[in-house]
Amino acid sequence: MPLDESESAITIANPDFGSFDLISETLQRRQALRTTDALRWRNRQLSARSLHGRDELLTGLNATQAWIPSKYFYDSLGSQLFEAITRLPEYYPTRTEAAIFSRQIDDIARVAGRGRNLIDLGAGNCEKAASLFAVLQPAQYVAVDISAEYLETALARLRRQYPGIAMTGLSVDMSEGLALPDSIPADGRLFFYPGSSIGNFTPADAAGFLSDLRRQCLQHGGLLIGVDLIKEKSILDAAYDDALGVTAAFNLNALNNVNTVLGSDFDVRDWRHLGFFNQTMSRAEMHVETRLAVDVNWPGGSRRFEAGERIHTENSYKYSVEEFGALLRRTGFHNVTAWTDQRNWFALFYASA
Ligand code: AVJ
Repeated sequence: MPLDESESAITIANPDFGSFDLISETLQRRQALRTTDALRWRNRQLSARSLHGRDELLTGLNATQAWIPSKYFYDSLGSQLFEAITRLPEYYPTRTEAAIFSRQIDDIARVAGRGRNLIDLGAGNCEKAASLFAVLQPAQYVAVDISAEYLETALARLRRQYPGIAMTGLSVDMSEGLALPDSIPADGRLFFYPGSSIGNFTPADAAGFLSDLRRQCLQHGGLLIGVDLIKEKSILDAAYDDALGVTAAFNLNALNNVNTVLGSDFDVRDWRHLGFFNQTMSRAEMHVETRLAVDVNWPGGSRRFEAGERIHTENSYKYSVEEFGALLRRTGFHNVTAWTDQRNWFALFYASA
């Protein structure tokens, strides 16, 4: 029983709940697709981003401790490399989260409610959300992702598969906050933020983002969110530095993407991948480290990196169930429910807005 005011206001759902039966029922609602709205929105977002993006990139590259925003992983190739990461034996989050879903799906649907407007944050290939359509029976599906190209391909396929669900694609850089267009009903919003992407925000920024989400829910709003949990360092180290080197390619590809966006001349062969768990900060970190002294040039500027110098490319914060539940309550959510896997490696939270 969720208890809003108490310190332990998290319901840990029964892990022995019955398994998932795939229901192939026809989804009832038929609505016209509203693509024009989505496209107009996308264009506005893209132009706003390219201005802000370049300034942010230059600030990061010129900083004493250089950094590149994590969103630069996700060009079209980067999105595909991330998808490959999710199939690696070392990268447990995706399949652990999927296992929680398949085991708890009926309970999740009961708690989260059916027939809502499902807003998928960081939709990627839209597969996770689509696997919930039969059970959650969304009235509308709104897929939000930074990679427009990737999103459109995924949505085109889904629209053919589920003609009964109104679908909208939005290309939005969520690291700059999320504002939804008016065409998306403010009532009955079910925000879906799986995969522990919330980990890319610092805890302070995560609090800001969650408060934003909560403010964007009017009646019957809620949030279904996946969170990676603190665990043994060796497991996290391997998850961010896999034997095949797919994570290394994903990380180094950010330099290629920066070259495209900025017109810079990073040579990925000069750099190596670093990925490890920083226990003090409770976060996995990724960096690229130069093997030799290099000069990197771009229109209007350049920088020298000494041998062994690093560029910080990602933080992926890990939480305990208690910490994250407290964060949700602090940002105005209530009735917090958490489901975890048997090893306690990953948690899925539902909270009412
Ligand atoms: C997509 C942000 C959840 O932090 O685990 C995977 C990205 N980075 N391997 C994560 C990522 C390295 C991933 N998130």
